Amino acid sequence: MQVVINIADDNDQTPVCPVLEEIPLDISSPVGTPVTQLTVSDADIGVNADIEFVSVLEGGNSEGTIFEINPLTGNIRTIV
Ligand SMILES: [Ca+2]
Repeated sequence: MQVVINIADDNDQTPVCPVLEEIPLDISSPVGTPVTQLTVSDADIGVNADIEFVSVLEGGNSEGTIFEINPLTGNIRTIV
C-alpha cells in the first residue's frame, strides 16, 4: 500500500516532511501496531508553526482507513 502525504499551509513558511522509506508491515499485525512517526517542521513562529496531522483517504474522507494518526504527534498506528 502506498501512502501519499499532502502538506497544506495557511501562512508564510511551508511545513517540511522528510522523505519516508518503505515501511514493512505484516498484514497480520495486531490492532495498535506502531507504523512510524511523521516528523514535520515549520519555520513559522508561534501558532503559525503548529502542525496538525489528519488522515484522509483518496476521495476526501477518512472512513475505511486502516491507519490512525495522532493529530499532535504524527504517530501512526494500525486500527484494524
Ligand atoms: Ca507555516
